[in-house]
Amino acid sequence: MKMDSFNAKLKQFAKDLFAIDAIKFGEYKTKVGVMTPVYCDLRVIVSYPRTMETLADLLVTYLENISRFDLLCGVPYTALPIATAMSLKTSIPMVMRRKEAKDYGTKKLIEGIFKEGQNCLIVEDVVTSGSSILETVKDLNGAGIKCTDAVVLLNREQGGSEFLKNNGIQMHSLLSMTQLMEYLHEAGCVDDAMVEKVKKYLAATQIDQTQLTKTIKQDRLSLSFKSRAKLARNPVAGELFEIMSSKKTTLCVAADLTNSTDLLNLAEEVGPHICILKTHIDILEDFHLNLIKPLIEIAQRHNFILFEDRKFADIGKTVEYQYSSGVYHISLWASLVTAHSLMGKGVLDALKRSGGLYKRGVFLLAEVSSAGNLINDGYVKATLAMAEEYPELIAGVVCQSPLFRAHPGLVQLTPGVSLDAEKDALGQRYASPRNVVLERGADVAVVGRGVTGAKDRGAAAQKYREVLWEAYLGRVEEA
Ligand code: 6AU
Repeated sequence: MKMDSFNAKLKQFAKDLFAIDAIKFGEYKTKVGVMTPVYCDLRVIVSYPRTMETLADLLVTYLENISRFDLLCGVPYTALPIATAMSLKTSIPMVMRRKEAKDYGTKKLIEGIFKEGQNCLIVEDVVTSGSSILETVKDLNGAGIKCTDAVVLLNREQGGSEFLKNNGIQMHSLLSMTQLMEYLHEAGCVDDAMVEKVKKYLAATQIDQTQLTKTIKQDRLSLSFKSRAKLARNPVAGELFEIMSSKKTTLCVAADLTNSTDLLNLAEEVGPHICILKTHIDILEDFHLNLIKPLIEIAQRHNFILFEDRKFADIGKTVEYQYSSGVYHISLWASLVTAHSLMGKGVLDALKRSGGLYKRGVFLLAEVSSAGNLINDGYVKATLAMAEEYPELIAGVVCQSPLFRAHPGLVQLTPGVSLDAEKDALGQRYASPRNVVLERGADVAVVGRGVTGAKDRGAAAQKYREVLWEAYLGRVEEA
């Protein structure tokens, strides 16, 4: 397309956007609560296939040498159909980033076929700060995909382009807000006063680059365990981060064994390689409190934490008994325990007030690894909200996807990890160690049968530890 006809098409496109109400003028509230005189809602474009086609044509033409990209990825949701239209025009395959893992199990965060090291062009509709683009980039990078460029329909000129540049992304925008206003003014869609008003608004609402950089840096996934140790509010989480950092391990072995001697032997064999030994103490056929002393001694000698995976889920009073009394006296020896949010806050209140160890922490289950579980979006959200209400008690969350990136002081514990198996016969689902760290956001990975079923359990633990640690080093920015 020649330059003149490209510009003519772009001007017509600007008018079309106005005509379909994708650009509106008046008084609108933005996401952060500030009033804006211009509002862009590109979601409506899916209702106008011809306008969508023009947009795809323009973007493809505008971006010189688009064929140097191996993949396209739209920032969810508005840009997904735009990327699709571009993919159809150019035959460049697409990948999709899930905003949330719908099926709380083995679903990947990046859908589609790709190879590590491929270069992906990001597609976005409107850019204000650029942080949505960076979120998408982070997940793509996590899957081994390179991102260097983003093509966007409209640059609101509030500092997003500079912010992206500082974070390694070159932004190419079809239209700037100034240009769009110029075209609309020329076409008689807006008057002088509105042009002036928008100009003033943009000048007054430039993003705070330093603040935004700080927020991005708070992203749990790119921070080292060493720096996160200082951010933990729960003391056991703090200690765990220190152990992970100094011992260079993120491996939790699930000691799902039925014999006490076997359990102690396992603790001794895997001890040098783990940060946590997770027990289901009630599956031991020969449990006696005498087991606890040597178990604590091994844990101290090898510097790992004892974690009883009791999954408390009853009324508070019953949980109080289950935690402190009965045969197992869990509160006396387990620094960490698991709890379900299902029954409400009473469970956490009970765990908080029960006597026992001075330092202890709770992991809340937000997502689980088993097939056909009944957990849905609302449950996950409510669980995270509950975790936030008990910052001193909650050490972390058990989940299958990076649910809480903005809480670097919390630990993500992810079970369902195996180097070989994909599932078992009873609904357990597995992902690889690399996948759980880089795509699902695991800090600590739980491996049970992958280690306990091996001929040489110590060697198996060492192998898992190494693969997991390497994946972690590839994830953080300041290891
Ligand atoms: O590696 P595996 O399948 O032999 O063992 C996985 C371990 C078991 C499960 O009880 C536990 O991880 N687990 C958990 C928790 C809280 O640890 C949650 C979950 O969603 N899935 C899961 O397998 O000890």
